[in-house]
Amino acid sequence: TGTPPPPGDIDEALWRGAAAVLGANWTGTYTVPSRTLYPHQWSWDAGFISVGLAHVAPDRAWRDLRSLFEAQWPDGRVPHIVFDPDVTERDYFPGPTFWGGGGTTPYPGAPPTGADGVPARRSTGIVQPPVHALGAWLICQRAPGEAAVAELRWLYPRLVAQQEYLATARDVGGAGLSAIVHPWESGLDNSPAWDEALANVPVDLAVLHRYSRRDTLVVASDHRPTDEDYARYLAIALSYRDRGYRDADLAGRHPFLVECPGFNALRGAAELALARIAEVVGADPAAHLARAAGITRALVDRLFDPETGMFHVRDLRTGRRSPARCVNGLLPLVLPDLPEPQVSGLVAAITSPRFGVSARMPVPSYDRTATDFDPYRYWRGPVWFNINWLLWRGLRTHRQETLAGTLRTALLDLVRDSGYYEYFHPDSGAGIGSPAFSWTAALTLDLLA
Ligand code: 9YW
Repeated sequence: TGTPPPPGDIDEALWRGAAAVLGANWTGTYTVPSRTLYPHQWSWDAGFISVGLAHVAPDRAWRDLRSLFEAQWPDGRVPHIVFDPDVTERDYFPGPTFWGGGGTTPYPGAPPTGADGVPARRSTGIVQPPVHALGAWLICQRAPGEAAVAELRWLYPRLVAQQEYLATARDVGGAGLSAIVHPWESGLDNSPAWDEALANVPVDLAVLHRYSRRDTLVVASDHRPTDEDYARYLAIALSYRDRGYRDADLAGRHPFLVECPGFNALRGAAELALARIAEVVGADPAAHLARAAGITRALVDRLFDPETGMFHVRDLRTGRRSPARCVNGLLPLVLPDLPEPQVSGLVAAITSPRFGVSARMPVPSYDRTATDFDPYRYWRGPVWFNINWLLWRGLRTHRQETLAGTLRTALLDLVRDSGYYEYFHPDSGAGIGSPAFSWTAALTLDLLA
């Protein structure tokens, strides 16, 4: 219904199926990641979703990003979840009551509250990787025209404020990289990348009794983070929330502060997209290019390990780089100015038995040869579509066309055989988690186009 036909000679059933998933997950003003698990708007999901919508409904792509940025905080942060007022508190935990609680002196960088003490748009106070400038730039490329330029004019200052927040308030280490204050900010919730830093956060299972998880009611609990990890997630969120989401003095007091190569690489990619957008809206691209170059340099200096040939997270509380080889350590491949030794290291890792892109299977979320590789548990093994789409782009950026082609075929085979799932078993390719998942469908469209 109204979906534009697929371009040229492509798999029409796959195209129409993907467009139908996005149609079914559209609420009227934004797209939910999944009807069963995630009934609100998620930040980085919106970025990926907009890339797919650009092919079939560019007006919805822009509307989706607008919905998210309408909830941007005065300090520039874009919340990781914007809550839908029409969804009941029971349908997702931690919901608006959890994130809005705390009762500290109000922080002027947070959204103003109305007479009822509640802001116009309720949201979390943490962020997710900034993939929205890239999304906006890609919509404009897929569907150019006056409407696109008008949307870019509206978004540009907001995207700049988002980047400014991450570059200043979040530069806790003082070296040009942003710190994340919660594993959820990485988008790779329970990745082994966080294990060392999390081990230093005390577990208080009592916190779980004050609240109740909902994710494990909907999905098998052995596919989700453990109770210990979940208790730590809540404790870290409460520590940030109870100080009103202020970033001043994080180094002295916050229990989790980590520099993530994936998050920062995407921040660099966002600056490069902003440089292109700046040219369209009549702004100066120079500062964006300079900032992108600085991020690449800082990533190489601080997070690259020549021994493993890949990037690793750094715990700012201990100064240690995690030894875990996780897929966020491959994401700097999206940066076009990544120096040759780092590019070769990443390509070697991607083709090695640890992550091996064979013709049959895309890159898993964690080193296949690690003793704690877990093919079911979320970001500790399964294959995720958004990450592989980014790696596909990165491989093309660095002229690895053959490898990029192999990865693309493997991704399309996966959805053709298993459906548009949230994530996939890294050996069998079986779909896991939520079916009819928006970013899987959206990025399928982009791979096909
Ligand atoms: C949660 C919505 C989100 C993604 C995250 C993914 C998962 C769980 O789902 O988070 O409850 O927020 O880890 O990357 O944005 O799809």
